[in-house]
Amino acid sequence: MGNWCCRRRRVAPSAGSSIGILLLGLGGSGKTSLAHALLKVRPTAAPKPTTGCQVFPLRIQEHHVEITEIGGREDVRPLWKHYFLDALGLIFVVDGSKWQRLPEARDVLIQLMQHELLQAKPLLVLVNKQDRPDAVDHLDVIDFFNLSDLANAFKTPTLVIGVSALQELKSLSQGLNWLVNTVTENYVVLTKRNQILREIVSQQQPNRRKGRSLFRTLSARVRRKVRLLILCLGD
Ligand SMILES: Nc1nc2c(ncn2[C@@H]2O[C@H](COP(=O)(O)OP(=O)(O)O)[C@@H](O)[C@H]2O)c(=O)[nH]1
Ligand SMILES: [Mg+2]
Repeated sequence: MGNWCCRRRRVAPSAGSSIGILLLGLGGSGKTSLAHALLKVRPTAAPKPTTGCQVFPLRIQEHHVEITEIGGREDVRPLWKHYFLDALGLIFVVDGSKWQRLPEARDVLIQLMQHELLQAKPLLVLVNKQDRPDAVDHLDVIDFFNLSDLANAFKTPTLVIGVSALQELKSLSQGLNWLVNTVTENYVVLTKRNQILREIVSQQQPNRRKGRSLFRTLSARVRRKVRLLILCLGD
């Protein structure tokens, strides 16, 4: 009962609670390398492909953040949806040096943005491998993915930046700070939506129609703040 009262009064992540962020993208795009860069881990060899999921705990400002990477191979992607509900934000990594895979990356990102359990949750798109001379940059990805329209259509607060897991960390840290700030600004609404969705999904909501209408009202509160931001590498 005590816990229940605390949860009801909470207006921001309480001490000890953590913010769940999903780290997704095609296999080989650099998810593990970026997580290592954020943790300031310097691996001696290139990471092995992630087949399951791995959790990276981080402290951003005063918040505990848990970044969950799930493998991006095609046969692993059907598992992603099981993690959507608990996430409050999403990082999607695009391999900027693999322009041949951009259409596939775009289709996968669109599917994520339109998923009911992810809609309106803040999204950070990292266009990785900017150290490679052949890499496309964040502006190319915004253009090719038509991200402005997608962000508006799915009412998703979105930031797109170019990064390199192997070189500089400033833009990466700026991006993550933006994501965590955007989640905390919308924390009450996002956690309430997740709670309602959990009830709808588990079919415990006695009146599912009422649950869905409350869900839409809460979503609209996040959606009012929607905008697309662009930061350049090295800004
Ligand atoms: N040049 C370059 N290579 C990178 C970068 N990030 C990751 N890689 C390499 O890309 C490969 C796949 O990286 P990994 O982090 O395992 O990708 P994941 O499958 O998305 O987790 C590895 O050989 C990494 O060393 C980057 O920013 N620049
Ligand atoms: Mg990996």
